[in-house]
Amino acid sequence: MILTRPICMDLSTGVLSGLGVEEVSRTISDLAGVFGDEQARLALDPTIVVYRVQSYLPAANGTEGGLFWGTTFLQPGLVGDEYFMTKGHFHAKRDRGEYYVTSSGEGALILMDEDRRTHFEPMRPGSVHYVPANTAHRVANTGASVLSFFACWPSDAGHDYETILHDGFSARLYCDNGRPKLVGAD
Ligand code: PAN
Ligand code: ZN
Repeated sequence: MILTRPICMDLSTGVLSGLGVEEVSRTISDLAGVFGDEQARLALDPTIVVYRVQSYLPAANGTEGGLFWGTTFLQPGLVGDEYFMTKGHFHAKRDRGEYYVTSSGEGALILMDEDRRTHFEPMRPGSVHYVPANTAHRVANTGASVLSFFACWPSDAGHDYETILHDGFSARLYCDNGRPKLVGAD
């Protein structure tokens, strides 16, 4: 028996609506240890919302073979010279991949493999990004407006934030004379 109902998505903004849509937000105070310049982060208003995630999780977390759907809305801004970005994670089940599709704004998908090789893919409306298995991923907003993107990931992927909080990515994306520059990559 099918127990789920369709939800709605505004294709231009990424906004999800309908029964079962959940939302979390991440403020400057939630992002301790994420940015390179901790003093610059502490100097900002801790209540500033850096990003919100709407998600639709029609299967129980951990279900093998199910899929989750979500939209992330990432504000423009800087912490020091580093773009506002998501925390970033590996999937707890390392062999699980994901799709990202940009709906609005400009950004960068930063990817790091398990050998700590980091690169980024520019994001613009309509760009479709495959996040391979065994790859940490985070998104930075490199534009002047909200960056929104859809994601689809396996319901048994899980999120390992600890590894990134502890070891970081091997490179950071800075705003260098108004342009994104990945610093620290091989
Ligand atoms: C995305 C992310 C979302 C927020 O839905 O969870 O963009 O980023 P963080 O989870 O790193 O805070 C995804 O990759 N799900 O697996
Ligand atoms: Zn993910």
